[in-house]
Amino acid sequence: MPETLKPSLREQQHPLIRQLADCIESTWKSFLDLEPYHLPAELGYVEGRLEGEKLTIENRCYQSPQFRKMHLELAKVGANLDILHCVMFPRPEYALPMFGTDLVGGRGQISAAIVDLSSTNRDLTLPDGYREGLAALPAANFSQPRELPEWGDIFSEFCLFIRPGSAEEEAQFLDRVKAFLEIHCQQALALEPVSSEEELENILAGQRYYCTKQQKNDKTRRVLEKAFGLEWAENYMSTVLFDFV
Ligand code: BLA
Repeated sequence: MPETLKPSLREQQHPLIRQLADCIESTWKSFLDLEPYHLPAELGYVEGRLEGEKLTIENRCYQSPQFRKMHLELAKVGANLDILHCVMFPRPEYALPMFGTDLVGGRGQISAAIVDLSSTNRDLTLPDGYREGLAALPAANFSQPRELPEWGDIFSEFCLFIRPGSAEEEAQFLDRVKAFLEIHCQQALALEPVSSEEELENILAGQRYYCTKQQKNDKTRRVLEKAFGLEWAENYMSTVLFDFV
């Protein structure tokens, strides 16, 4: 389908999802030199059925000199479930953490809002510039923190995982994601690429570890399996959501 004729999910989503999608794209555009990134054609815009309800997935993907894939995905299941998923995959020459955010909500309420800059170092520590930038942000203050699942050892000490309790908390979450993204783009632009085989291999190993853990998220997998089947879900999780080389 031509880009201009595609129905946009964004207008139909929970306002926080809409705002976050706009915020991510405008921050990317203001800092980074974006080129399109092409997903396999049949996976850019997808429709399936989950227990009689329509599941629609809409992907936007870019790349830049520092990032091999910047993936922003919106998904909607009937009137009940709205999802935003975003991951920035650094190129293997850049020893950068993984930026990830996920918003899940339905019937007017966001139940899960998570954002992190997750280390890809062997010891899972973030580079100094990140720790300094993140530690200097205003203290996060949310009334309903949520507990990370057992596969969540990839997330940093700065990971924010909450259920927003009010419009103020939604706005505070949005501000914080924007701050994480700005720190990430600034750090990425200032970083020199590496080139030794050993350094490249370490960076790739870190990304592989991150993706392997994210693929253990049964909540994501179950939604996709119910709508599209087991095999499709496995393929989508390992080639679109959390692919690695
Ligand atoms: C949780 N993810 C969830 C939930 C659903 C999805 C239904 C449960 C919501 C809740 O407990 O309130 C579903 N998320 C999806 C689907 C897609 C998606 C279908 O992205 C894509 C099509 N997930 C990510 C990224 C992070 C992430 C990048 O995709 C973090 C950076 C985290 N999602 C994440 C975590 C949970 C979650 C930690 C909670 C898992 C749990 O409690 O077991």
